[in-house]
Amino acid sequence: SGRPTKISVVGAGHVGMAIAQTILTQDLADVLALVDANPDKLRGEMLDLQHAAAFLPRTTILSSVDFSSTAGSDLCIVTAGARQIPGESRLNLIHRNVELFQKIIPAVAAKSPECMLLIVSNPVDVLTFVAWKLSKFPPNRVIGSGTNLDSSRFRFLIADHLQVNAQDVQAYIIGEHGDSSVALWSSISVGGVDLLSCLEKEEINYEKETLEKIHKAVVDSAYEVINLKGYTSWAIGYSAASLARTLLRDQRRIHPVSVLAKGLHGISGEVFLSLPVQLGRGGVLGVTNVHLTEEEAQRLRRSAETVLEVQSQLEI
Ligand code: LAC
Repeated sequence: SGRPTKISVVGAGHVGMAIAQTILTQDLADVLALVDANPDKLRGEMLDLQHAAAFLPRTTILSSVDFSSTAGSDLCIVTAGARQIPGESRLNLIHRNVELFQKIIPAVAAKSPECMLLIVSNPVDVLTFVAWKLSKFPPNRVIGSGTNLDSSRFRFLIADHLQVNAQDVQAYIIGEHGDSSVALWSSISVGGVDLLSCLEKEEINYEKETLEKIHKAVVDSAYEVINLKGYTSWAIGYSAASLARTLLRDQRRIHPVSVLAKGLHGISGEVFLSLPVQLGRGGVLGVTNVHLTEEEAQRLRRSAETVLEVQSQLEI
């Protein structure tokens, strides 16, 4: 289009700066705008990134405590907000972060009325719903990073178990980016070979609880990292940057991300949950018709109820 591609990152904390750094190293934007409430931290991060100019593809880096630097963005990535303390569930952050979103989202939407919104702050499914309501954008332009990261963790664990490359493991976690997420065991393939049938053929004796254990390891992994280093940043940074690349380069790739799931798989409420969807320049291009077993569909509907329950406590 010739017009410079612009990404704004709202929130210059660990997650926001991991995403910003990956945007620069992967040359995903011509202009990168940073926003944060702390002026010194924000200016420090901007200068520190600008000083790497000689080693990076040329990117104009702006920053502002207000939202002026975000004007005319193609993609706005929102990472601002309180983060879990060790042992705290993501859903527990909701009241603090909704208040913040009531300031952030209308301002970002007013400055970039045509942008795509990528929500990363937790609880991401509820906050993506809140961003959809507050921005008044069509739902195809409001996406949550959701279980794109959980699915990468899942693929890593399976790949590590089988000693293959995680990029050759096609596996989805869907639903809430949280404790009620759903592992789609029935649709996992490794190098195009259906996993469960290949385990059967090898007579690898896998008990249901083995599968449950691997899924639980995925759910617990963020808690473990938070307990060890206080927060997660690199994996979510690469996850969000992979979504930014797909969206801005119109890659038409399929990612499990948080989208308006109303009407899908028997879900009736206005709720954002992760499902495998095709993404491109227009945001959500389509929802794949992934096959769910009856048990997987039931778990997905229970996950929807969990998120709707938290959402029902909000006044926005
Ligand atoms: C995690 C945070 C981003 O799962 O929720 O690491």
